[in-house]
Amino acid sequence: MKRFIASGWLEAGGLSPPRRMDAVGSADLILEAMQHRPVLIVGDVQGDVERLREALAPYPADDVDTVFLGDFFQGGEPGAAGGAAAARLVMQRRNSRAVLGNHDLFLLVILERSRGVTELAEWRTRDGISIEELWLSRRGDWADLHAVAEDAELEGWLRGLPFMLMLDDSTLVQHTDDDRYAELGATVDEVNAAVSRHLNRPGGVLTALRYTIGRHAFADEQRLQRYLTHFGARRVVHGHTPHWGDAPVALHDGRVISFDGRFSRFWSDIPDDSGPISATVALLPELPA
Ligand SMILES: [Mn+2]
Repeated sequence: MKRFIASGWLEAGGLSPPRRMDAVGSADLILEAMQHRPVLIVGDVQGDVERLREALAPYPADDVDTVFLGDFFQGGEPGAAGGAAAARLVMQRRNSRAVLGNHDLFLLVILERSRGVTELAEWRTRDGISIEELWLSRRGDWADLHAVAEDAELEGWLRGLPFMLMLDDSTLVQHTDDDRYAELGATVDEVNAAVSRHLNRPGGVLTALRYTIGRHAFADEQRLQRYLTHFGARRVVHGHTPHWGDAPVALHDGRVISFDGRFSRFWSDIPDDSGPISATVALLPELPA
């Protein structure tokens, strides 16, 4: 067990094995190793569950703490319900946490409309097309909707997901590269409590969705710093806005890292237009001291 944990660390992260190895009993050693598992960040999956399985294969669930950045839905193989399969995989993965993305909320909006929730019945888009037409044009998949509608556990899990996480090293994790979540509360817990209230009343998913649209706020270094200060964080990790790097893209001395590396092979109409797995799925680098 001792060797397995130590070698798993080295192979997975190139990190140092736990200290004080000879000074503690095996139970303490295991506990310490668990507390120091490397953090694996998984950006926007967008329905490509097959590629998600491939991406996670090198990282057994007990070797890492896995953090998913949301947008499980919209963009997979048409008709294959890959978003629901991806969300289910995340729900069942040990040692993992996840946040909601706008596409996940969009699916819940369509789901509630399909159930006749009156608070959402009158919603139209600016162009006058129905919200279902907009959803389909953004690669919505009826097979995903039906899969979630028939799986109460999965829907309940989605409605229980937070908008934000604070990791032990004061890394803030969220879906968007936007600062609107700060309007929902002064702390991560306050934001998530507000989101939970929205997601558990009829039509509230639409209110929540409106907070998850914005982009590019963190390109402005002062705006970034205000946001980090608001939450007492040292850096923020996000998905949502595609990048074209081969690895996650860091800005402002690593205080922002973007993990939406165009993961789904089905999103673009152009063949072979997706990014490499390494652009979306990678170990979180340690913060400099
Ligand atoms: Mn998104």
